[in-house]
Amino acid sequence: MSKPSILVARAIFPEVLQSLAQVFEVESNQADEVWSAAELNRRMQGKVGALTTGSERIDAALLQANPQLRIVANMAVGFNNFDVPAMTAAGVVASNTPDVLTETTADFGFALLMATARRVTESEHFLRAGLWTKWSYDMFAGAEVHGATLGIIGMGRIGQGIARRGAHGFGMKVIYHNRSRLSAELEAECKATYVSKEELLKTADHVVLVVPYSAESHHTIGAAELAQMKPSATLVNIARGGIVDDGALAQALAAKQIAAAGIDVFEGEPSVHPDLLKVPNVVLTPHIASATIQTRRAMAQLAADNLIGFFTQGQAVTPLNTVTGRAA
Ligand code: 8YV
Repeated sequence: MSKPSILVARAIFPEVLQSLAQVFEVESNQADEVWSAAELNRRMQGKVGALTTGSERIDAALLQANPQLRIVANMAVGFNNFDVPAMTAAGVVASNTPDVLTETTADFGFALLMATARRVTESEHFLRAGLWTKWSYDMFAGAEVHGATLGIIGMGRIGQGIARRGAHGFGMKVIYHNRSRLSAELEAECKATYVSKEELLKTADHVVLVVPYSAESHHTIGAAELAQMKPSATLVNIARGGIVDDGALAQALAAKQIAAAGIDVFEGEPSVHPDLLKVPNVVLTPHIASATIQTRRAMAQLAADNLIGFFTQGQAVTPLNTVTGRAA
């Protein structure tokens, strides 16, 4: 019997590709570029499954043009590249990679918070430029982290990981805002207090964004919200581009309306708003919060296991929707 054909839309770990090749005929993207929508659609023809990495749009048009497609496994916990209602309506399984990246991403959220508050990259650039000629009492004085108030917007698994690090590791006072409140047990474990978004913005010394992207969360932080923050506050975005209005943030940073920001995700990435590149008080990283080899391998393997599970056991491991499926 011939193997089912799948598409792997980006280069991934060779050993994960090998595990897929035992079950499937695999066509994989070995180039560095993301395929355009037209190219993705062309390559998808005849494929019953696909592995995507968070950038490839799976929408009604692609589903309509590929009636043979039965499952798309995203190698990411975020899935705003998927039109899940359209996938469900078309009987196509959607899956993501929760849990395996939680702690690594929370580690990075904290790394970015520390680098931002303590001006790590700004001071390194100064040193590399040969400008360090003397000591002064306020040279690169930053913001305290230990004991400060940490405000987390989006209290899912990663938000909770950041809360635990802040409360237990750095003695921070943790406040959070989320669509729904955590259970009393989880609040106690994270030592986190639920507050309104307004109160969080007004009182937090460090605001960390970990909210999933949706039409509702678009520009959760814009000019109005930045104006509510303390002038001494920092903002960290490890959620998704589009959660922050990057142009408004660049303006707020240039005007010292807030002290500093650490940004890992951008509207329209890999392009970065040109004004953000001009301000010194921002740490910019290229969407690397989950980037350790162990975690990226676990994400790739879980995405692969979703495809393998679906075709060999009739069940994806971490599905996002319940569908009866298209005809085999
Ligand atoms: C990924 C992410 O690096 O999981 C997510 O939602 O944003 C990142 O961990 C990215 O989507 C590529 O897989």
